[in-house]
Amino acid sequence: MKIENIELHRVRLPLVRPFRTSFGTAVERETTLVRVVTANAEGWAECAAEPDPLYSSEFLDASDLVIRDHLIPRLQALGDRLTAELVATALEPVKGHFMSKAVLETAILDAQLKETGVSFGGYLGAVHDTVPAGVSVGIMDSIDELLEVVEGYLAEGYLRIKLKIEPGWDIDPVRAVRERFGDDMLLQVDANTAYTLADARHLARLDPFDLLLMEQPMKKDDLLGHANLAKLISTPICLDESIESARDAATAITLGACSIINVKPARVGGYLEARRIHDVAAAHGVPVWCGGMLETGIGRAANVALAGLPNFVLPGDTSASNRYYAEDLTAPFVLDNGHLAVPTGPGIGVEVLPDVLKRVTVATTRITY
Ligand code: OSB
Ligand code: MG
Repeated sequence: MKIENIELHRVRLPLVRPFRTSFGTAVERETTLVRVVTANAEGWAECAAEPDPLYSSEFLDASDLVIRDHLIPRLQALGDRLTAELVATALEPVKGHFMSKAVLETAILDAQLKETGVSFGGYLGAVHDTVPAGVSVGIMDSIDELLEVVEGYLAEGYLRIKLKIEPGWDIDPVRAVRERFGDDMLLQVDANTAYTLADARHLARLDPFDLLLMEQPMKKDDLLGHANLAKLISTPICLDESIESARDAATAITLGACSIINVKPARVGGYLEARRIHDVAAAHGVPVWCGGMLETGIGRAANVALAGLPNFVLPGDTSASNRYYAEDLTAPFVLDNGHLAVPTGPGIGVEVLPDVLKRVTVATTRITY
């Protein structure tokens, strides 16, 4: 395909409520949108990196820079032979920077699929028209506030609740939610690496609450620690931060470090690697679900398509637009009976709303290709 130019749009969208995790509090989402213009189409994607390197070592300013100075030049070197399927190999010499690679690959894939009239879901192999939606609930100032927020989400129809936890906010909130809403609701927790193996006995106190899973209790590179913890608690361990490739997934599964995987395309360099993780996990009988990074409708559309693949058997952090934003960058994703519809149009299947884009854009860089 022939790329004519690439634009980086830095945008800022206020969140409907602050989102607190063990690594920090977000009150807005700042991200870089990548627009790839070809002769016959334009592709869009959004970067998952955050302003500060707290979830992972990646952060937005570094991402813009590596995209401009290190990634795009490697794609330019391919000339018109460039296809979305060649992007990862072309970018392989650059170490790390998965979120930056992912946003470029995704925007190029969107343009390519729009040129050929194929949807993301169709291309990736989605087998469902709708996907079950969960919601990730931040750390609150009080249990009362938490119960009120969870009650609201359940009333909206969310099929699974994920509570963010950290030392000092773990057993009590889980117990309170179970006591109020019962044992039937699907409930899980996410620690974003806030614990160590020395906390195993404490984390085992979550065992009686019959959680679906405990996400990333310990450090990203501590696969052995997770394998050891798995022997000390009965809650299944799910990895997020630790899994950056299909090889990582195979290693973690083989070591017994996890029995479930959170697949975030941004964290692993894009949708093609995400699909390989889906396949590796399926081959091992390990269920996966689609994670999120507070995406706007642009990133959400592609995530929902991925979540339509057969081994995405647990509800994802693929929530409706209004869980994040009063005004989304695309037509809003809405819950229908706890599910979101997989877009069917070409590419990501949603359009960027020009008026909203104008309002939320803080800077634009055009890279003549
Ligand atoms: O660990 O899954 C995470 C958001 C930002 C960074 C990391 C995480 C999250 C979420 C929210 O849990 C998922 C979402 O609703 O997009
Ligand atoms: Mg997580």
